[in-house]
Parts: sequence; C-alpha cells; structure tokens
Amino acid sequence: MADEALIVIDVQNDFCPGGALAVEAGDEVVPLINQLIQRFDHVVLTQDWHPAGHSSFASSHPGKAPFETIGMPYGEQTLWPDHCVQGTRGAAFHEGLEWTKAELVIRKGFRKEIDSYSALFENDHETPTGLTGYLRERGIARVTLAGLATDFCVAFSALDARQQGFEATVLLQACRGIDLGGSMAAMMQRMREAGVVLA
Ligand code: VGL
Ligand code: ZN
Repeated sequence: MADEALIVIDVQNDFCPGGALAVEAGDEVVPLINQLIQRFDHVVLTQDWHPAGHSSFASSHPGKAPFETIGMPYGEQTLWPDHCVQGTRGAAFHEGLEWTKAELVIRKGFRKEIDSYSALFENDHETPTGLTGYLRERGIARVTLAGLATDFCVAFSALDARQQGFEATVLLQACRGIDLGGSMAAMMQRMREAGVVLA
C-alpha cells in the first residue's frame, strides 16, 4: 500500500445538497470516503478553488446561462453557476469529511482564464498542477479516486492519471455525478477505454 494513494476529489460544500453546484446526493459519499481515508497510507485531497469572476462561471459571460458551453482558446468549456469561490464556505470541505490525515491538498481552477477539472492538468490538458511530480517523487504508482463529480473532476483526473502512467481505480460507490447531456455514460466509456478500473 506504500505505493498507493487515495485521491479525494472536491468533497466541498458547493458540490453537496444546498450548494451552488450541488451534485445529487453528493454528501452521501462522505462516510465511505472517511473509511477509505483511514485505510490508505497516503491521502491527497483536491479543492476546486476559483477566484471571483472565474471564466468558467456563466455570470462572467453576458447572455450565457449555466450549463451552456462556450469556446475558449483551449477548447470547449461548460459554463457553471458561480461555485467554490476562494475562501467562501462553499469552497470549504464538507463538515463531515475527516480530512486531517491528508498529506497534500491540491487546489485547482485558480487561474481566472482557465478551468481545471483534472487534479493533474488544467483544461488545456498541458498546464500541470504539479500532482504528477508529487506522486512520482513520493514513489506512488497506483491511485484510487473518489469524490465529486464522477463525470467531471473524478473522470478527468482518472484519465490523466492513466495517461501519466499510473494505475487508476475509481470507486464508483464513493462518487456521485452531474450527468449533463449524457456526460456520465460518455465519461464511463472513456475511462474504461483508458484502462481505468471502475470498481
Ligand atoms: C467540477 C464542474 C466545475 C467537479 C468542478 O468537481 O466535478 N465540476 N468545477
Ligand atoms: Zn469548478
């Protein structure tokens, strides 16, 4: 287990019921993730962490509504309600999450002009977050992912982990999804094709 890390994706208030970008039953993952945190030798958390006025917010684009898409220099971007603004309660981890054991919290989406679903690369798929280097230097070869949302931040993190040469398992019971325009089925298929273990 020393070469294995649990990566807990975005278990933050804004992705839980009552939050700004609530994932249905998002808070249900907390008890299971707490058990996983105890079981793993290495635990990394991610935290979606946007400045106010972030370019992924529909409110930054006059005439655009949440869940519409827009062309960005790096490709197509889904627009979201304002969420996980740095320092707000919505950006904080769910109160029930027992996160103190985590060795690293990796924040993402902090550059105003670019979104970051994946824990490893921003949405241009080339700007690194630094997590790959961290995991390699720590001798970690296998990652297990859980959290929110299955079909966005969890899936893109798992795909990038595979692409960077890590073994990757997504624990579906410990994830909940958004499912926007068939995104759940599409991302499950992409993960399967990339060799992500869906457990
Ligand atoms: C996420 C949309 C926008 C996620 C983050 O955590 O899956 N989704 N920002
Ligand atoms: Zn976000």
